[in-house]
Amino acid sequence: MTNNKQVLAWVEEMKNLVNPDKVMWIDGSEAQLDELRAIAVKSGELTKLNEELLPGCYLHRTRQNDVARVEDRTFICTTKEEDAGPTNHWYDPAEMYKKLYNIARGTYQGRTMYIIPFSMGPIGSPLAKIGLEITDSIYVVLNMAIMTRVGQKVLDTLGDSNDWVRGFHASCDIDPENRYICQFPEDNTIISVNSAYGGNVLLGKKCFALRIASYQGWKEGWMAEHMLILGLQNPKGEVKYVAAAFPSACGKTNLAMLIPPKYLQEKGYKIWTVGDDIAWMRIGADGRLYAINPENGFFGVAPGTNEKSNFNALESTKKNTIFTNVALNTDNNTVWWEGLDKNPPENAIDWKGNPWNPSMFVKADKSTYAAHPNSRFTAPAVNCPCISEEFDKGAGVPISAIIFGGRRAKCTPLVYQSKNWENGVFVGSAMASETTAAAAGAVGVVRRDPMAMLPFCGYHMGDYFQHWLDMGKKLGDKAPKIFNVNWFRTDDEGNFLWPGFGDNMRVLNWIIDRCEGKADATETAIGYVPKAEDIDLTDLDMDMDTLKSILTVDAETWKKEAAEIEEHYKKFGDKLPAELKNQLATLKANLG
Ligand code: OXD
Ligand code: MN
Repeated sequence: MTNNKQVLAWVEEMKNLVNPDKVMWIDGSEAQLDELRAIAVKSGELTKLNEELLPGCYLHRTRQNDVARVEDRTFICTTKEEDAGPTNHWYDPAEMYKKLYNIARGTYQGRTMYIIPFSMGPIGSPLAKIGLEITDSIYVVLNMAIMTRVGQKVLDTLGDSNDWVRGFHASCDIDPENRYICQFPEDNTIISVNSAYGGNVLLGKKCFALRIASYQGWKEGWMAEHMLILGLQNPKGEVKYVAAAFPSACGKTNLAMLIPPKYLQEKGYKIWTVGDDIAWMRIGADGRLYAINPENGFFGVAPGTNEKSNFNALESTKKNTIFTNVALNTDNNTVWWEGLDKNPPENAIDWKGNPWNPSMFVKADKSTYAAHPNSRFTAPAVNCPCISEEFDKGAGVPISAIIFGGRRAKCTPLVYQSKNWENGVFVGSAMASETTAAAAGAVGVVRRDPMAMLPFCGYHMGDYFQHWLDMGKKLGDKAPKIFNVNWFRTDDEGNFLWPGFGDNMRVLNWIIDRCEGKADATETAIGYVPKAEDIDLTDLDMDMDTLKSILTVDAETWKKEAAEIEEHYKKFGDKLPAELKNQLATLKANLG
């Protein structure tokens, strides 16, 4: 399939290490993928679902000890420990290679070695990058064939170049004690052993497109961010693009695929999805910031996805989708998860492979759920009814606004605009979200998650902040405007005050108006907050006083917040850019 000497040498080295029975290069053809699907169905690795109701769809179950990303076993392996920084686990590269090779040695015996050439981003796009993943799992091959562009065309585009990322995965015994997800940013290499769960083994996603790519972006002058990308079309047919970063469980996929309220639809407003998780951004020839979605599919959380919460995501899963750890409805051979609808199947197999029926469900006890809370769908992006026509073009879309956000019951207003790029970097660096009852542990604990990159930044976060500041200097007055949103303000009883979901469009409209100099704002200590009358409440059962209450910036709450940010900043030591220290000092002074 290729004459690329570096590729062939690496494949040979890995082959000698793991000793497979067979080797198969993934060419990207439907015939080959079909052959693999058939093998996986025969071995039980996949279950074929109802061809009429869910054409081309399959179900897979992982081991019970292997259902999520494992941050405590994820390492950044750089020569100098300092380069990984205080927010990553670090390991010496030479030691780690030795450890991993010892774990993987000989483990492909009796198995096939699959070699997947893949492109992150449309093949040949100047913003795209190429990788190869070696794996012993058909599940990985089939998921990668949805999440990325794979096959011969990728190798043809790579030619003789050595600019590609090496990704090696070995399932081994799925032993949690010997599970490692390791990034070697100095070598463009990723090694993952003893897992078979998506986030740990689909090496194009978090490992490459965020951890390795953020490091590459730092060295090469571009940005790899944990951001959705959407296009907002106004009644004149003009589309403006925004990128947004929220921590997990804050509704990134929902915002990316938002359906505007009816009155706005009737006026001609529309949202187009470019991406739901990752954005790669570079400065274009005209000096503006351009973004592509490096992925080709959605690896979305299933529970809670339904016709109301995210119609477009649900539609995306209706064909050619792989479901992982959801429940199997045995009456009609379809899938189900908590929050899909109010009709749980009478006869089901739960995600652990055991018989399940609705009488077994106890809301407070997640172990009784039919689907695992982190069960997933892997759906082709082309299935999405609102996929942007720019999605598959390699040029990228010009970004007008960057939005940060999190879940804050009291502190942060519904939306505010930072005073300038530097101030926006400060807002992103201090980003935080409160834990909910949906996750184990205490409720309402504030977790700092700068730019939603805490588990994904492949280098020292102080250097990462500096890189953001440097990008702003290069962009100058062409820089996107930076905003912060919070859909989660509550009253004293804990009820959400903002309706969220499609109604977030009302906030997006204010953001775009601000970018175009069309909306007014009130300057506060933290930034520019909308005048209440500029957030359109048409058809909404909400009074002005409630709206005003979620636009407030309470000085006492924010003084506490500033003190917490100061504490958070201590982690970064000398690497904390002076600009951010100054931003914090200015905030404190503004608060009086
Ligand atoms: C994801 C995550 O799976 O951010 O996208 O955890
Ligand atoms: Mn994500």
